Amino acid sequence: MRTQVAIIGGGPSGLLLSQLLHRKGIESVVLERKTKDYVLGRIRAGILETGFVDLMREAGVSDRMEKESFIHDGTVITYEDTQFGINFSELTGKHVVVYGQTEVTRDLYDAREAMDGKIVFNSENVGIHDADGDAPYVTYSVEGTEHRLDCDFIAGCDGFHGVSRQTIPLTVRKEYEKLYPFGWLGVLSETPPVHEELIYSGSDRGFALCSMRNENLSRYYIQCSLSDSPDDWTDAAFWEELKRRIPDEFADQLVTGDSIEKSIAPLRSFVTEPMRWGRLFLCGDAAHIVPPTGAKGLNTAASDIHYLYNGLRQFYEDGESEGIDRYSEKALARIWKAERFSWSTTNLLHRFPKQNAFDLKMQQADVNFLRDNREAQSVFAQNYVGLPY
Ligand code: RFL
Ligand code: PHB
Repeated sequence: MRTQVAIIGGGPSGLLLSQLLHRKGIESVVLERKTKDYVLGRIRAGILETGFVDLMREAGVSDRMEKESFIHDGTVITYEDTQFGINFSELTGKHVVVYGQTEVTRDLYDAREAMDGKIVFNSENVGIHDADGDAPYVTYSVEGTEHRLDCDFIAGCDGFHGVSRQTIPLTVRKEYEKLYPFGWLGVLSETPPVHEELIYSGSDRGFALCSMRNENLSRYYIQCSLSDSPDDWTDAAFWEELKRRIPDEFADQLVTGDSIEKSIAPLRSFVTEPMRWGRLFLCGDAAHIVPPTGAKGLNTAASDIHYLYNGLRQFYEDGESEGIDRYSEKALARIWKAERFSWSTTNLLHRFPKQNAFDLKMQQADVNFLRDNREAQSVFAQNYVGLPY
C-alpha cells in the first residue's frame, strides 16, 4: 500500500492531522494499535484553547462542538484561606471552551469514517523504516498478517508510549524529564458541577480540581500518592477527601454520586528534541508531556498539528519545504512555554513531600502575588487561554 502521509496513532493528534490533510486533498493512512472503543473510553482533557477550536473548524468537524461546548471566561483559584478569580476575557479578550477529549475524538472518527478515511485498527508491531532517507515506509501486522505502507512522510502521533520517538537514534535525540512525586486521582460522575467555573484548589491536604463536561457531568481530581490504586478509593472516600480540600462554600454545595470512571494519572513533564528526524515528525504526547494542571496537553498537541499540517500543505501545494524544515523549531518554541506554565502551576498548588515551612510561605506568597497583581493575573490568563501559534 502507498500513501502520502503515514500517521501512527489514532488519538486526537493523528485524527486531526489526517482530517485536515484530507480537506486539502493530501492522502493519509492512520495506524492505531487499539480499537475505536478503547480510544474513546479514555477520559482525558476537558479544556480547549480557542486555537484548538479554530483547527476543529478548519477541519470541518466543529458542528457538535459549537452546539454542545461551554465557554469559560475565567477560573477560580483557592489556596488555604485565599480565594480569587482570574477573568480571562477581561484580561486577554479570550476564553477557553469546555468540550471533552472523548467528544473531540468521536467527532474526528465520525468525520474520517464519513469521508472513507483509512484507519487501520489493531495495528501491531508498527515499525518505521528509512525515515532518514528519501523513501520511508512503515511495517505493521493485523491479525498476524504483515503489511507494508510506503509513504512520503511519517507523522508519529502515537502518544508517550509509542514507537515513533524510540525510532530516533539516541545520538540525535535529547530528552528532558521531570517526574513529580504524586499523581491525580480522577472521578467522572453524572452530577451537576459544583460551580460554573473550574476551581483549582491548593490545600494543606494536597491539590484538588473541580472540572466538568456538561450540566450533568462533572470531573473532579485530587492529588494522590503514586502508590495508590483507584481501587483503594471508594467513592465515599473520594468525595470526603475532595470536600476537605476545597473551600466550605463549595464543599457544602457539592452534589456527590456514583463514579462512572475512576483512574490515576502520574504527573510528568517531558520534552524530546528534535521533533523531526528526516521524514519522521513527532506530534503531541509522542514528543512532550505536561502535568495536567495547566490543561495544556491536548492543546500543545493541537499546535504541533497546526505547524505540521501547514508545513505539509506548503510542501504539496507550493513545493516549498520551509514549513516542514522549521517544524521542530516552531513547535518546540511554543511547547517549552506551555511546559513552563504547567510546571509552575503544578508547583504553585500541590503539596510536595519535602516541603518545609519556608517552602510553604513561598507558595503562599506566590499565590498572594497572583491574587493582588493584575499583571501577574494577565500572564496567567494569557498562558491559560493559549499563547499564539
Ligand atoms: P494519545 O491520546 O495518547 O493518542 C496516541 C494514540 O496512539 C496509539 N498508539 C499506537 N498506535 C499504533 N502503533 C503504536 N505502536 C502505538 N502506540 C500508541 C494509542 O493507542 C493512542 O490511541 O496522544 P495524542 O493524540 O498526542 O493526544 C494527546 C492527549 O491525549 C493528551 O495530551 C491530553 O489528554 C492531556 N490532558 C489534557 N490536555 C489538555 O489540553 N487539557 C486538559 O484539560 C487535559 N487534561 C490530560 C488531562 C491528560 C490526562 N491523563 C490521563 C494523562 C487530564 C488527564 C487526567
Ligand atoms: C479536565 O476537565 O479533565 C481537566 C480540566 C482542567 C485541567 C485538567 C483536566 O487543568
